[in-house]
Amino acid sequence: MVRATTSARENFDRDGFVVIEDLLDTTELESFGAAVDLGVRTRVGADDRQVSEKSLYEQSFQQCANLWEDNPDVRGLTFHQELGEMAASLLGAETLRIWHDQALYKEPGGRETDPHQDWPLWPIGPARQITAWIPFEGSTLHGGAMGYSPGSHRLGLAKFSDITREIRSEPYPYFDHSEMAAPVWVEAPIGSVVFHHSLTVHQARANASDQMRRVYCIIYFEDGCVRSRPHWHQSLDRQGIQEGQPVRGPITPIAWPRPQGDVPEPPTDMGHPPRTGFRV
Ligand SMILES: O=C(O)CCC(=O)C(=O)O
Repeated sequence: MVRATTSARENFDRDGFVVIEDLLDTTELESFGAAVDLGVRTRVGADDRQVSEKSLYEQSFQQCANLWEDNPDVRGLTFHQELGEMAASLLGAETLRIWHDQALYKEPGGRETDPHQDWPLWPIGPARQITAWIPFEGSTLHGGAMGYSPGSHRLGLAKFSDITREIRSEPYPYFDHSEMAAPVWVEAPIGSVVFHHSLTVHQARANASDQMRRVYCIIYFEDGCVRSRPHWHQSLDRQGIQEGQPVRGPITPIAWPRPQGDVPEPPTDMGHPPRTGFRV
């Protein structure tokens, strides 16, 4: 059992993020890290552009979603029961599904990740999603650590910032009111996982180191959430979910609870997730 302690839950409720230390051991991190490295290499290894030649969004990270579908060795991480149980107890959910997983590999020289909320990027509601941000080697300020604006998830929706687009029309932050706190920068020790709510404003530093920042995320949502908007998303459109329908199907299977050792197989008749990026 790895339920969140009362104080972790209180911190998550108050701040919209929490660092849980010692959730993964070094052996797991090494083997899952190698599986995700291979997944990223297979998807984007042939892309030999310099960081400076990429779009602004791509300069923040190499993004590869639904790696669990490509590689059986990644499935053990995406459907890791202790991680799922921790996420469920922080969110206060009885059952969680996978929205998607993703590698976010920030290259040496990769730019910062602009401040944003996740939920406006996702056509799913209500806002009952939680992300597990897993740095395979821990994170440092120098190497692309995350910053979270504490309590911002309780302010509701900020002015929409679509960080996937090239045009940055508004200065940050996006709330009209001035309640939003300055970001708290988190250096996550190796073995720790940082959880954040889908409405928490977050960002990441540039990677000023000479090493890849190797991060894997698992995004969970509470079972019962529905498609809220028509805009395209691979987690919905590949499985034909219409507006108002519950998000249930083989691309968004139950993540927790599952019987120990029971890891879902990906569907074979719903196409492949986009190779990279947030949209096709
Ligand atoms: O890792 C990053 O640079 C950004 C992560 C992020 O935006 C997220 O996990 O939602």
